[in-house]
Amino acid sequence: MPFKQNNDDSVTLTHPSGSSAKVLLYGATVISWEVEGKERLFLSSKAKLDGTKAVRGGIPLVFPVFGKATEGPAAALPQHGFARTSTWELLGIKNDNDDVVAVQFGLEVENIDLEAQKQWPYKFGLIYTVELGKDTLKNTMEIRNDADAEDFDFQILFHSYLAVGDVSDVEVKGLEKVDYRDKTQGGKVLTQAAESEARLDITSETDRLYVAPSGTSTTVLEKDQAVVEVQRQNLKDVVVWNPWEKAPQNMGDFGPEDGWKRMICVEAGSVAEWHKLKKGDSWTGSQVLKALL
Ligand code: TA6
Repeated sequence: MPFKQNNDDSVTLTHPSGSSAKVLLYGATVISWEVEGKERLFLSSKAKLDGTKAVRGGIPLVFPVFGKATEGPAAALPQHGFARTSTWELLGIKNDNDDVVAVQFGLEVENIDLEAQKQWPYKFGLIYTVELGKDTLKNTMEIRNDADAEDFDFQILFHSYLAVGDVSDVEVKGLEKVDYRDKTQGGKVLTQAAESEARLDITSETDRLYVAPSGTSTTVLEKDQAVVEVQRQNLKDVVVWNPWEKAPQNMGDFGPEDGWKRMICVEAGSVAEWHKLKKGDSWTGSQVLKALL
């Protein structure tokens, strides 16, 4: 069966090739993506999966704000917004053929808690499509502004935790000479100008927002072998995050102790600026994760 509803408020997608994905209704968080019997996403062993906290791992959805806004209409919202901490509605299966199995989830004003409705008082509708292929996982977000009067600004990001063997062996390709903001340096804008830095090595805490790379694909390599590719469609920016050893000790939901070695977040989004959505308009953007090994 290509699609199954589980007792724990999650759904499982299964492709004829054997690949599979599991999505929680809480946050519409993809918590597992397996290709050829191998798990491709990192999920913390201490992740809360009971709807009490955003999931530490998988693909949490960041909307309508990335990080914490210090001013403007999103300033009252918690870090990364409410999409990852709201319970989504299962809209059903969209496609089921030899190529892809696709399932859709929806979130509207009525589905978010009253607190969030007060913090961000706009009339929005989200449709999230998860499409599983033989070796691909496509995540598409459609955002509607359902209001008849008011425009709103949003940011959106797929916060993908990719599983790796050892992050010290990891390099990220496709972000060469792209301006980035370094959160570990207080968000300073830097330019990755070094000719020699053809790839980004992960050797310490890394938290960078690469602003609008001209290419649309970022590749994670391990020991020089391409492991997974992150493609962007109508998503301008890329965030690369690994907390390294110390930060996870204060997170409370990050495990096992050396779990930070087993993950790298390569996050496709539109987060460097605000995207204005006019009343009655809609916007769509996607990422495609492709397993290469
Ligand atoms: O996407 C990177 C980031 O914004 C980092 O700054 C880091 O703190 C991470 O997300 C995790 O955020 P969270 O709110 O899930 O602890």
